[in-house]
Amino acid sequence: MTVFKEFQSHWTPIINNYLEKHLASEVDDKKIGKIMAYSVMAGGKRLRPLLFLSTLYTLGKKIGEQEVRIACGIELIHTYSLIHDDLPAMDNDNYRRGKLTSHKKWGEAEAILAGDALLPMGIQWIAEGSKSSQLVTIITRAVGPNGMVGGQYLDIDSTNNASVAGNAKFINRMEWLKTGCLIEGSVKMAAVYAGADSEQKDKLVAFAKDFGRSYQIYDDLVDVVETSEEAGKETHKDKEEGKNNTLTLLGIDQSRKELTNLIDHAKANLTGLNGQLLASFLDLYKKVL
Ligand code: GRG
Repeated sequence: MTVFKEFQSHWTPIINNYLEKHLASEVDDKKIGKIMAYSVMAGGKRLRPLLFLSTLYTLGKKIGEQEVRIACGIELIHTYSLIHDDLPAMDNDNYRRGKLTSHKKWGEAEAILAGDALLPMGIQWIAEGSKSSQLVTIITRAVGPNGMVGGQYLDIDSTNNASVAGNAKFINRMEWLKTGCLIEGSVKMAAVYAGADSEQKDKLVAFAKDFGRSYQIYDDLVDVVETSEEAGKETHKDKEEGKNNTLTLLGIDQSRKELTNLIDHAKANLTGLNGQLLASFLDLYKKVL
């Protein structure tokens, strides 16, 4: 078992139990609480909370209930973004995490409101811990117009825009904002929370930047590698849908090379830290390489 797998199998049930116990019970209206909990408890790898907790571990910070609450706050925010991304006005998806999407299950207005409610609740959970104002600044920057929402806007705005298809700089920036910023924010929050010195913080943030960048490439590769293997030829659902991403830009083989380069770079950033656990997160990618 890799270090990541061990950490994941210990902490994922703790994260899930915390969410199960606290999410719906902290919402007065039981119906909206149920709708919010439906998407949060639908599964999910809990990658961002695990990254937050792993970074604390790397820095030797003890993990207790307050730290788990902050980690779960990040997951609430991530789930809000997934619910809204699936809406008819955006990706119009029927399934997420192996279940019906929120709007398919509960209705569109309900899904919008469940997402709207998860965002501030996530921020609240983060704000209730120590170093509150610094953590809230990091998370709100990471998911705002200069972060995740900005990236989502660029994505929507560039769909079916052929002139963007070959623009690597644009695609890089869009993917970084959409996916990378929240991943980087999760690590940055932990570095600040644990009181990392500036050298440790720089290394961790550099690692998180490579990890955040590589995660989007991995996520797109997972889909395309599986469907292409089944079809016996390179098949891009994203391209057919007019989307632009690293994979539609570079193709499978070059994207794999890009991912391999990012992995090496990400690992190199951890030199001098107790970085074995964080480095082992990159083992996730073996599936597509
Ligand atoms: C709608 C404001 C707004 C933002 C949407 C996150 C996002 C921005 C869109 C989701 C679509 C998507 C696939 C984005 C890339 C980020 C990503 C890889 C999300 C999936 O994260 P995982 O793999 O999913 O961690 P689980 O379900 O395991 O949590």
